[in-house]
Amino acid sequence: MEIRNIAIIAHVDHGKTKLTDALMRQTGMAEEGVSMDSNALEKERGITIYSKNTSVFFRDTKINIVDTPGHADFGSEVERVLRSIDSVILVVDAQEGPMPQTKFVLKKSLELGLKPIVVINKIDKPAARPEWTHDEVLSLFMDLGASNEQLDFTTLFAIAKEGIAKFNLKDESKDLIPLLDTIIKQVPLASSDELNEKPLRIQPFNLAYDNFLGRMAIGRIYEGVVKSGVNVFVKKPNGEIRSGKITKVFTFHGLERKEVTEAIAGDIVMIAGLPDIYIGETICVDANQEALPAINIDEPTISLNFLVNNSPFAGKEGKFVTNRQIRERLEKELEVNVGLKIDFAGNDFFKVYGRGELHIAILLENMRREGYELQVSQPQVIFKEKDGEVLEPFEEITIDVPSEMIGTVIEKLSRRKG
Ligand SMILES: Nc1nc2c(ncn2[C@@H]2O[C@H](COP(=O)(O)OP(=O)(O)OP(=O)(O)O)[C@@H](O)[C@H]2O)c(=O)[nH]1
Ligand SMILES: [Mg+2]
Repeated sequence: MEIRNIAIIAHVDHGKTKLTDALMRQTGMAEEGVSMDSNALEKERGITIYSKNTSVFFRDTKINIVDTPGHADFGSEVERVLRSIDSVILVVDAQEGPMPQTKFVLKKSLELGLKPIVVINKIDKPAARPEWTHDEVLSLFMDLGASNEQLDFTTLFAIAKEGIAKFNLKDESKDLIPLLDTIIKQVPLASSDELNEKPLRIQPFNLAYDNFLGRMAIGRIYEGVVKSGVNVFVKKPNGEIRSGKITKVFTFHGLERKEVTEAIAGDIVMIAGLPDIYIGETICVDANQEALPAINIDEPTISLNFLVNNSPFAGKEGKFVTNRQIRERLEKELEVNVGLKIDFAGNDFFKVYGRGELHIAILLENMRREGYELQVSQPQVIFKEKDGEVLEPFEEITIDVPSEMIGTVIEKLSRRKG
């Protein structure tokens, strides 16, 4: 079976997950109502927090799809994913047109040499402007320095919510076959006999955790065939090396993971048995194999302290309230939460570093629901010094307002040093 790997990228809320869900339904991998946004917080907030893998089967091809989060706090997660796939579906809302995060993820994709497939979504909205959106997307490609080949992208118009995609607005279409056919035609083939012959090299781009199996790596098999039970070496990008054993191999099958005895080059797999595996390392079989190029992980931008609740309301809400319990929970979080750093050295607090307020808020909300009770300090921006200069992380903001509101908005922003 041939394998193709794609990621779905877009600004927040432009319909990535709805499109992924519809692709699963179209290919019979999921029933109506099943969604990639499977986590409780994701369902409630209607946003994707964690990038997730699914695999669908179409015309003798396995298509591995990674649905990515659109919120800027999780932007670095998208970057990691982009390193491990061969093409992207860029989803753009037909009413809003390209937005800041559209630009960010498209820029990263173009820099990596990927050739996107553009899906202009939500053409059913009464105020949709699909043709205008197409022109805006084209000029964005040009502004970002797309190559001639990248500029020659295929555009589809879609109603992800209803599982419909078409090449021309006038076309009749009842399904996503036009999109699936485009994927088969345009996404470079990831698998080949030639790659299978080579010695194994896998690079993890994501981590997962299982109560029985511990930390697991989700990665792409660049070369070779992986078998469960095989002894391997793990190489860091700087050449440092250690040995280990792969105890279990899973591939994706819709949203399910399926245990297999072996998986071939090009596929995306989940691997158990390497408790200290980390993003960007290379899993190989021969100590002399070259490590794959590093995958950068963005640095934290804010920090705050987590501490035991010693306020007058202590003990009213949570079951887990002690220093030790909070510490153990945070240590567990570090197993999978890639953008997170924690300094455990403090006497009566833990200093938690994250990618943004939403990143930390999700952790806190998850802890609260699990029965933890704790206090947190106000978030502080992390400054760093480089070449004698103090650097500060910043965000870009775009606000669409009627012109009579501009004054108020600017005033409020400047009061916050915007
Ligand atoms: N009218 C209309 N609404 C849509 C369509 N596709 C998605 N939506 C709606 O847009 C909202 C966001 O859809 P999602 O698929 O969750 O968007 P997303 O890009 O995955 O969002 P994040 O993962 O949070 O970045 C939901 O309320 C959907 O119902 C469409 O084709 N037409
Ligand atoms: Mg989503």
